[in-house]
Amino acid sequence: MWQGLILSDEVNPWELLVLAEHAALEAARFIVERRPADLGVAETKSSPTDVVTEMDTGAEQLIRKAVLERRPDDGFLGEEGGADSGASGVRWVIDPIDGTVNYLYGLPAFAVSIGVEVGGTTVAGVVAAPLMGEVYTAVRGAGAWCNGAPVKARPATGLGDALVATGFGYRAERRRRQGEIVRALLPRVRDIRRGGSAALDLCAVAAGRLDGYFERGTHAWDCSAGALIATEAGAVVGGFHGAEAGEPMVIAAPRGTFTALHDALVELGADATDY
Ligand code: LIP
Repeated sequence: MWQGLILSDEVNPWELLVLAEHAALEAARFIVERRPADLGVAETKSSPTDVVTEMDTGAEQLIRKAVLERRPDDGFLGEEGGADSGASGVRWVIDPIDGTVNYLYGLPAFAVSIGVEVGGTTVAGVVAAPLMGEVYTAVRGAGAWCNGAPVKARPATGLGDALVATGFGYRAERRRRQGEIVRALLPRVRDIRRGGSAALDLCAVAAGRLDGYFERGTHAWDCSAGALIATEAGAVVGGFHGAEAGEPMVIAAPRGTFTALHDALVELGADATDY
């Protein structure tokens, strides 16, 4: 099942998933039940609109603590806490609140996202969306689930019939270019959705609620778990010109739709590197 992946005895992806789900549910409870009524912006990052709340940092600390209590030698890459290498070869890729702006504004489309890597390969992932009542999980080679029920991506479709989601960065210049690409793409697809959380957009592809998703500028923590969930649900997740999904571009869609969306985005210059 784990093609080419040497897993030492104490690294069992199912056990990693159980711990990831436990930590994600604890963090999800915290960000809902302990959300201050007057929640505000604690600080900003890459731009004035790239915000962090005290709940983002609190939730990440909670997740790290839950993991370290059981696996003290593991490493981390977290949106708020940064990277710690660890000694076990296992790394936890954490977005404590994906969709922070939605969370700040009281919109329900936010989630706790945790991907677990062994030797650099994501082998387990969880995306917990407390206000949507949904917990997506996946184990590499074993499938993907929502609230324990298997999920499957939609069959491929032509671009004209595709419901596609995307997202926009925090820098004005990038947003201007992304807006131009969406304006040109709009007449060529069924419609566009902007949910505000890459993790939930990838899970929506996995659950057959979208035909595709694409975005420039996401980070590993936004997509680590969602990419595995979409892949295990039968979607292709990748970048431009055969590259892996990453900051330059994430595209997720069933195979046929992936190719059509990829080629349309290239035609529209979305693979340019100057934005
Ligand atoms: C969000 C991403 C989303 C993107 C937003 C933001 P965050 O992550 O999930 O896809 O469009 O601009 O980056 O900042 O809420 O963790």
